[in-house]
Parts: sequence; structure tokens; C-alpha cells
Amino acid sequence: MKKKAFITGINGQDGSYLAELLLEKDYDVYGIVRRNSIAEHQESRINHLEGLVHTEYGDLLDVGSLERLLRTIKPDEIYNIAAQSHVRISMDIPSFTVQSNALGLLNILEAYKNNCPNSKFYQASSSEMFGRSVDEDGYQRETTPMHPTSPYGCTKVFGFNMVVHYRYAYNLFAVNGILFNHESPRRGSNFVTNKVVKSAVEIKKGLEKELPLGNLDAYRDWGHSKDYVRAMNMIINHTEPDDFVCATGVTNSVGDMCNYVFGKLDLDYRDYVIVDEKYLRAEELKYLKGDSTKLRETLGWKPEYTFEMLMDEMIEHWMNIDV
Ligand code: NAP
Ligand code: F7E
Repeated sequence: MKKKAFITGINGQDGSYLAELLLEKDYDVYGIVRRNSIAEHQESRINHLEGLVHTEYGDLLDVGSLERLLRTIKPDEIYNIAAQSHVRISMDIPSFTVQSNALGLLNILEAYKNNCPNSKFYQASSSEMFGRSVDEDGYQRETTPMHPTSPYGCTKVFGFNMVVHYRYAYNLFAVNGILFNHESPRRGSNFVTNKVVKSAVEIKKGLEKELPLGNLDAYRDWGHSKDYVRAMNMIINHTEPDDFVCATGVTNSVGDMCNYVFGKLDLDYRDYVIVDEKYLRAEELKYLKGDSTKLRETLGWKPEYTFEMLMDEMIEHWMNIDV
């Protein structure tokens, strides 16, 4: 019989790639979408999967719909990918971010425990949980202390700990993937990679003159979303419930990234990038570089994309559409 997967955030960057991966693996794929006043936006990243995935209206804040859907679908695997996922915006709307990411996680965890406790549960945890912590060798890993530097990071620490607690307290197969930054052409264009690539292409096409950014000195370990959704499916299918870091192990600064992207377009980023205080953060997470040895050695995961391949795919995407 086909396995059934239930994805919250199916219309997000990761949700859309995860749905594609699970369809390829012959799962029946279910997901919730939020009502949007522009109906075309509700399923904009999964329009191409129409008729292949089952979508229902739902929200992590609507306990009744979560309880009903899990009771009727009884999925084999639940992927809680939904979140208010923008770190800087979490500083503007901290209360909403806590409701969605922390209380929302608790809502679906309870619905899982009450309605389908024999399913497996994956929680989208984040490297943002590490915040100020870097191990002496310059990496973050499963054992690195968590000192988050944003409301978003705090909600993810709450989610991580609740999932581990529910695993032990109620004997549930509930796991965390601690994923470092991952991007793609489907990334929201207010995250720095897609913002830089889109704007650089607009500048190249003569449609824009400058690119306002925040901190150019922050370092991130950027991978491709497709590699990371593959890790999610491996982690939830491990023989025992456990938590894994997923990262490339390569870090670049925002300035390095600008240099690469503008350079590929035969431009010098220093001629176009300006610093706008509006994009600076009240507290910055300065440095991320992940050690995913545990995931690589236990489950055999490794990324197929390098940083350069990822950026090249994003540049090609924006070059090929009218921006
Ligand atoms: P994304 O593109 O922002 O997608 C988030 C999805 O969650 C969207 O479909 C959004 O719906 C949905 N959502 C938000 N609040 C919701 C709510 N209250 N109820 C139901 N759905 C809700 O994020 P992503 O990059 O795919 O990330 C997926 C998950 O991984 C998130 O939990 C994120 O925090 C986490 N994560 C991401 C990264 C990364 O680098 N991408 C790294 C570590 C962890 P709408 O489409 O209606 O807005
Ligand atoms: O920022 C700097 C910014 O918004 C990356 C989410 O998926 O990954 C993501 O969070 C860096 C930061 O991602 C701009 O200050 C400079 O240092 O692309 P970002 P993020 O905050 O790292 C983690 C792992 C998640 O879990 C999150 O869900 O870039 N930066 N100038 C800028 N960032 C933005 N957005 N815009 C700028 O203009």
C-alpha cells in the first residue's frame, strides 16, 4: 500500500520540493494551504502538482482542522514545515512568529499524539537555534549549545525541545532536522540569496540601478533546498527517532555571495550595493558553518549541489524570466 505523507507549509519553498520528492517515491501526498485573499497565491509554488497532491485549507493556529485532518487521513509521515520563516521579520512581528512557530508546532504535535500516534513526525528545526554559539573548531553540530539571536530562533528552540520531550514522554517517533540555510529559485525574494540574484539580474538588464542590503559581513552555510528535503525524508525513515544537522560545511559571507553573483554577470557588486540600515537586525547571527558528519555517516546523505551550482541555477532562473 502507498505511504501517506502530510505536509504543513506545502506551498513554501521546501514544501513544494518535498511534495515533488515524495510523489517520485510513490507516496500519497496531502498538505494544508492557508486562505489568501488572492486565491492564485494560495498554491503558487505547487500549481504544477495540481491533481497530484491533495490540499485542504488549514493553519497551524486552527487546532480543530489539524485534529480533523490527522484523524481522517492518518498519515504515515507528518512533515511540519510551516512557519513564519523570516528572521528579520520575526523582530517586527515577534508575537505572531511565536504563535505560528511555537504554539502552532504544539498544536500539530498534540493533534499527532491524539489522532495518529503510530505515525512519524518531522520538525523543521533550524541552525538559527545556535545563534551566538560556535564550537572551537568553527562549526555548529548537534551538541553545540543553543543561544538564539532572534524571536524566530527562540521559537525554533522551543519546537526542538518539545519534539524531543514528546518523543520520550509519549514514546513517539518524533524527530528534528536541524537545517542550515538552503535556497533555490523558489526561495522568497526577501531572503538574501534570491534578493541579490534577482536584483543583480535586473541591474544587468538595465531595469534597476542599485541594490540596498544590510550586513555584508554575516557568514552563512548555503545549500540547495532539493538536497535538504531529501535529508528530511531520510531522517524520518531512520530506524530510530533522532536529531540530525544538515549542512554543506562550506561558509561564505553575504559580500562573497554578491561578488560571485555580480561577477557571473560581468559586474562589480561594489558599484551597485549600498547599505540600508532598514535591513540591519537588532541582533545579528554572525557566523554559521555546519558539521553534518552524523547525517552523512549514519544515513549516507551528501549534498549534490555546491554553492556555485546553487547560485548558477538561481541566476539562470532570473535571466530566463521577465523581471
Ligand atoms: P517558506 O518558503 O517561508 O514556507 C513556509 C510555509 O509555511 C508557507 O507555505 C507558509 O504559507 C506556511 N505557513 C506559515 N505560517 C503558517 C501557519 N500558521 N499555518 C500553516 N502554514 C503556515 O519557508 P521554507 O524556506 O520552505 O522553510 C520551511 C521550514 O524550514 C520552515 O519551518 C523554516 O522555518 C524552516 N527552515 C528553513 C530553512 C531555510 O534556509 N529555508 C533553514 C532551516 C529551517 P503561505 O504560503 O500561505 O505563506
Ligand atoms: O539572511 C544578511 C542577514 O534572511 C541571511 C531562514 O530560512 O536561514 C534563513 O534565515 C544573512 C543575514 O536568512 C540582507 O543579516 C544582508 O545575516 O537570507 P536571510 P537567515 O536570516 O539566515 C535560517 C537557517 C532559517 O531557519 C530561516 O528560516 O543575510 N542580509 N542584507 C540580508 N538578509 C536579508 N533577508 N535581506 C537583506 O537585504
